[in-house]
Amino acid sequence: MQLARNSIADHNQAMLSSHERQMQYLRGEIAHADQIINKLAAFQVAIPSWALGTGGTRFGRFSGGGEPRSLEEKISDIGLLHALNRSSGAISLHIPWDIPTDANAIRQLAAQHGIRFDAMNSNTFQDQPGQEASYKFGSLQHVSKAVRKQAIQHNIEVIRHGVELGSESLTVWLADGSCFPGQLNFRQAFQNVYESLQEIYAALPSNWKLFVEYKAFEPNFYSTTVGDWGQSYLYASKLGPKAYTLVDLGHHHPNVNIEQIVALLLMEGKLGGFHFNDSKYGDDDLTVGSIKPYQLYLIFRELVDGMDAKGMDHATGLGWMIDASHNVKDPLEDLLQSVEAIMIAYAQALLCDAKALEAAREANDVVAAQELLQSAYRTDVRALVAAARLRNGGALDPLKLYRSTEVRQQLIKERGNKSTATGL
Ligand code: RM4
Ligand code: MN
Ligand code: MN
Repeated sequence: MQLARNSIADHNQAMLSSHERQMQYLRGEIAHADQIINKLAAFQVAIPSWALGTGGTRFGRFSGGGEPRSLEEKISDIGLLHALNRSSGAISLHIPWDIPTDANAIRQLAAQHGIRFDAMNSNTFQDQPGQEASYKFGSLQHVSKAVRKQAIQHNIEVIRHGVELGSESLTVWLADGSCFPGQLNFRQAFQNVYESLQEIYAALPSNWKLFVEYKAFEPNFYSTTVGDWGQSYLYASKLGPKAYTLVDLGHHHPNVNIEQIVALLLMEGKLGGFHFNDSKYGDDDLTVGSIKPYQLYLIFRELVDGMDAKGMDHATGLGWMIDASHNVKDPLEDLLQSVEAIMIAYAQALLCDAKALEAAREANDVVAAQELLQSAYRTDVRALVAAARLRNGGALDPLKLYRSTEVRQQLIKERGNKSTATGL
């Protein structure tokens, strides 16, 4: 479905005077407000094709109505999000959940919505119907060469699909690991994964990047073969310049200092991609910013700082993707909330006075450093984010407009109440 022609303009008109009042105040307080708005306007976060249906837990899935039944409908849903917030102009495909049958047509459809193809995601954590070898005991790490070969071939196939669509990166997330002590020879598992990744790396086109994602635990509960940033970094450095580490916020043990990880990976030129979500206990796939918005801000502060130190373009320097889908919300509303939380944290990071912060550090003025850092975090920057949307033709309040135009009800009318979405 598409939004009615004038709905965004009418919505913005009704909210404009209140928005302008807030902007007048912020402009008085923030000297470089326009610079911040420009950067916000350029920033795009990819939506994964698996986040558009209701996610599940391993205990069950309660699907909602009007879920997309095909890749075309998923692209159309992202088109809707992008029309509303102008910050969701990319899709990240998961193979085999979303295999494009006609790549050209899919590419064209995405282009019509202003959507490009971000990183491709392979899947060797599930067995697919008709598959010869099983991934029950791992894929790229498997003791059997035949299983490893099958998993390597799958990744090469994913690259092929990505090339047809204009993507330029592959994310490899492995469930490989072990559930019980003694089950696995750690060194052999590492070596197998490394050799398998080398073959995948060799199949990358020259302009492509390989993102090695890590995860602390789950589905394996004793060891994970790419379990933390150190292991991912090791693979990425051994593989070569096209390989990078990918940080997924939900893939750490509780209380890990993710901002420090990000700072060091950026310093080494080895941070490639980022998956946004939030978690309270583990890989909870909760809405970005719903549990730890301050941590998100601190991470963004390091991202901005680290990218600036390297002269990287914020919008294109790294692969940005939301990686969350939960049971109890309308997925489109959840994604609007997530993108908003990301933009707010980014705006606050841009607002923080980096020079003054550096001076406070040099003077060992711990109190001043904390005050500077927190004063940006405590500023209500929502109007800046809205101003960036307004400039790009989006809605001042995307969620409000989504609800008032009854998008979900229309989708249910179009697609029915039953879910056929593939994925988790
Ligand atoms: C994993 C990981 C990957 C994602 C899958 C669906 O936990 O975060 O990035 O592709 O879930
Ligand atoms: Mn992820
Ligand atoms: Mn995850």
